[in-house]
Amino acid sequence: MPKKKYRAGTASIIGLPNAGKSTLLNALVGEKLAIVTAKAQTTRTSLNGVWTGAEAQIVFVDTPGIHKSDNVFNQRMMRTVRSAMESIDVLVYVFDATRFVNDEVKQAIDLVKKAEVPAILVLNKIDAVKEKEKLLALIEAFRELHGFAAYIPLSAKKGEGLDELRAAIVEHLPNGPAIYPEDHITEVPSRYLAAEMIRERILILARQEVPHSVAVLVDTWEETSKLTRISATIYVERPGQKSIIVGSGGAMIKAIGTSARLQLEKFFQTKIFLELFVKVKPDWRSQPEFLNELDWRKMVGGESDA
Ligand SMILES: Nc1nc2c(ncn2[C@@H]2O[C@H](COP(=O)(O)OP(=O)(O)OP(=O)(O)O)[C@@H](O)[C@H]2O)c(=O)[nH]1
Ligand SMILES: [Mg+2]
Repeated sequence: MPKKKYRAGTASIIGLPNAGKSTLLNALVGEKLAIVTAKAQTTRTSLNGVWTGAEAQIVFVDTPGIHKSDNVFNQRMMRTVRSAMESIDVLVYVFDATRFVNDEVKQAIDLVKKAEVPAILVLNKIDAVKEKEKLLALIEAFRELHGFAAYIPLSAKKGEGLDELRAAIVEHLPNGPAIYPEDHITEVPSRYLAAEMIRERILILARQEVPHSVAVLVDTWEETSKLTRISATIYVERPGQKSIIVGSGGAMIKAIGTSARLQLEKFFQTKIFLELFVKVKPDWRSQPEFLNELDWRKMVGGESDA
């Protein structure tokens, strides 16, 4: 029997904040590349992760949640989403199936309609949906909004339904050789992944208004045969936020450091020495130059989507 022709292409993952896009990218790729928290607007820029199978290779792109953008920072996030919808083969729209279709969802689907590629609807978080009839009702509601190429219920968190989703995507990929070598996972530089892992720990450990005001940059990265030394700066917008991050007697920054180090050691499979600094940088979210510094595309010398 002749061997099936190899297929390769790109699938961007879009949806409202908190739908589970980053969890899905990680599950599909099998590596924790994108940070995940219970807070909306965790992801700030797109990043890619590659899955290589025997008959196809899919380059997945995780994106920030679709939201109304009323300032420089959020407009930039939405630009990232729109540019991740260009030059792709398939669009994956992720919906949190514990929720209902409202106006916000309808507006997001308008974005899906503008894409010139087939779109697949993912009903995520089915592990948290008790009544399975609800899934059928949701599929009907989405079918009325747009003619999706496939409707796939799954649980990104439990890793259920991933094969079905990959198979549905592969159907729409062009024939062609793999884009990347089979052991290639991502374009994203380690120092950006590390900065994100630190930011994730802060979002999980620090509360109140801090999350949206935090940015993390890795300043130095030194690998020796025994360990990797990483020095990073946590930026906040106001002195009060710095006090929250540092915590009483430095307790919070210590907890963030320990928790981040464990994550980093697990991911990079090496001993890590992590040093953290906290700086106040008022209004950093409206400073394009600083936003460029935070963008991993700039770190690898590529173009920013700004
Ligand atoms: N029960 C359940 N929870 C899930 C599932 N997938 C994701 N979650 C949870 O949903 C929350 C948001 O997940 P993320 O992956 O950060 O969502 P996102 O769409 O990337 O969010 P933004 O980056 O803010 O747009 C987290 O608390 C996840 O653990 C799932 O399949 N089942
Ligand atoms: Mg995300």
